[in-house]
Amino acid sequence: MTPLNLIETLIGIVGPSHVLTGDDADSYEQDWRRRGRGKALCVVRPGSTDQVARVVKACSEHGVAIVPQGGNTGLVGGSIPDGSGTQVLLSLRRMIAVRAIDPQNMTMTVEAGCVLQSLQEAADQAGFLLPLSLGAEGSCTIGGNLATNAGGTQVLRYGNARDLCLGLEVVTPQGDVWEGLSGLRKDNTGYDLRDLFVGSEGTLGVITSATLKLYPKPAAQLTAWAALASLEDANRLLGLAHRRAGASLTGFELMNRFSLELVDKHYPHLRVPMWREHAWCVLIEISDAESELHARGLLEQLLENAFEEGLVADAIVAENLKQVHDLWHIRESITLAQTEEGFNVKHDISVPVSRIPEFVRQADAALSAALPGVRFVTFGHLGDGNLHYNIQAPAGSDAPTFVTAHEAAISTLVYDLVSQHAGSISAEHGVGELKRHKLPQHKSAVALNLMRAIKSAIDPLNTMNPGRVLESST
Ligand code: FAD
Ligand code: 2HG
Ligand code: ZN
Repeated sequence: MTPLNLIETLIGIVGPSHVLTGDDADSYEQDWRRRGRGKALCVVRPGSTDQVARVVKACSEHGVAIVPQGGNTGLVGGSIPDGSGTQVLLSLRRMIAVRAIDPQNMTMTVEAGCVLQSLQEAADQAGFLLPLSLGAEGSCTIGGNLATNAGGTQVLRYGNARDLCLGLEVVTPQGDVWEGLSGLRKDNTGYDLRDLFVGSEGTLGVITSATLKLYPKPAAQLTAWAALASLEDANRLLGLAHRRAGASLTGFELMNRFSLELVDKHYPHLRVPMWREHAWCVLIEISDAESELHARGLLEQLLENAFEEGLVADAIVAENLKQVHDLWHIRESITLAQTEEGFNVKHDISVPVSRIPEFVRQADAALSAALPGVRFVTFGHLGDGNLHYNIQAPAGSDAPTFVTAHEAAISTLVYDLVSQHAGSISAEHGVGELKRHKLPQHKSAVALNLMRAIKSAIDPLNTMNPGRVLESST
């Protein structure tokens, strides 16, 4: 059977307007960071689980590879096809139903193509909180969030996407539907298939629907912005915040001076506070079950103690909801400001929180010695030990040329240091295309063999997002 026959079969399943080729497929073939562009045989946009299953079955019968795609906001190049023009890009973006909300069970069952922000809003309207929050929430999908086990800014309280997922519906590489949409919080009936698919980045199957945990809405959420002299102080402040606020501490984000300088440079209207005079700033979020007054009291007391202990040089507590949003907007604009500044090298790493200061000191020193003038965009989720340790070319140099020449050496240095500090080379963005060649140096042979065994058992024809996460052996 020829590719044309397959396209005709796919048209028969989803209808002609949902099989795209040529220019219509363009935006699906370009990754968010503009690090790569692929070429698909076609883009298929199924509207139901049944259609996904039939599309996957047809591709499997033809031995044609499938690349699942949600919002295409992934940062590791896993959501676009390769350049061969032979892979089918399966977009889930038409599957946007909220199938059910169960208030007593505190769950919602949703389709994979729902945009995260729309689900936050649906949960809110039902009187609940869906505590998954990231800068791309206006365009990433819940299927993509689960496929990458996304993190974001509330992980230290609620966990990552995996922790919010109770059940899944998945189309297997053979086109069968695994109906695992359980709303159960307890189910020990063998291997956890849900956990296998969460974080598998489209390499084991297509997530079509999920049952998610909901939480009670806090009575108030309040944010403080504090300036600090050192990472040691940031760690001590984090410890103090944990002790004072307990479960009310829902966010603790770190930003270095240069990351804020970039926001100030590219988005001056955002009015970044305190960045000029201080090496580091942190955002602290409190979610309070009682009232805004109580939250304010908690934050003010925390900051007073921090001043007494000499941890904080300057601080503000947001006066109203608008200020809360404005402060978070600054934090969420770092990625975009860095993109405006030019091509860069990203490292989404984690080490134990206690080792963050030493890691940053060593990495900064080694890179500055090797590449004088290199600029550090260091920010992220300090509460999770997860830094975005991103490298920008020296001022005035040509960024693409710099990245091409030095990316491999920079990343090797950073990842070797991460391993020395018992860390991970991908804390939340996944492995995708960009980091797959690094796994053999940073995961044990036993772990990799288990992963390969799982992949070949579930996807023996290697048609699900081949060459992502694990390198294809053929
Ligand atoms: P895509 O980019 O479309 O796909 C990502 C991967 O998942 C691909 O391998 C794809 O094949 C697979 N996939 C997608 N949908 C499915 C499905 N239904 N079934 C099976 N596989 C599927 N990430 C974080 O973790 N934390 C952050 O704080 C964060 N902030 C970000 C901020 C910005 C500005 C941007 C651009 C990205 C950010 N990201 C962050 C990265 C990205 O948003 C997340 O990885 C997100 O979860 C990807 O969702 P998506 O729908 O865009 O997936
Ligand atoms: C964030 O925390 C995202 O803002 C993006 O994970 C990180 O741009 C990055 O490197
Ligand atoms: Zn992040």
